[in-house]
Amino acid sequence: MMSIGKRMICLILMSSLLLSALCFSVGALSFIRGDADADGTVSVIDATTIQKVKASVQVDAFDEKAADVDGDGVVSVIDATLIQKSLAHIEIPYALGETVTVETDAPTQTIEHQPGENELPILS
Ligand SMILES: [Ca+2]
Ligand SMILES: [Ca+2]
Repeated sequence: MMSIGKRMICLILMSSLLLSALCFSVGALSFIRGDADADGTVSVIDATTIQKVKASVQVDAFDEKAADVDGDGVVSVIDATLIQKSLAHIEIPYALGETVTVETDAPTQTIEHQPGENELPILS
């Protein structure tokens, strides 16, 4: 039979373990490689989106992680060119359109696509 003091220590230890597990939970961020405008598909619009961002032109949506096709940590015209090459059926060493999930210290993030002026909104 445990004494009340031992029960209290046990309860405090269990509470602190549970609290630390909650504090250090890791979020996940998913994106589609090459889907720079976050509309769910990889198309020439994604290459154009990257070019617009590099030219400081306003875009409706931009997913920086997805736009970094070669994963070098920088979004550049090279990433746009890789998308264009792949769409022209020129082999590139990256799997465009694959879903990539990375763990982050931040809570799970969702990037929502906002329809542009030339797009119809998706009704659900
Ligand atoms: Ca896209
Ligand atoms: Ca890059």
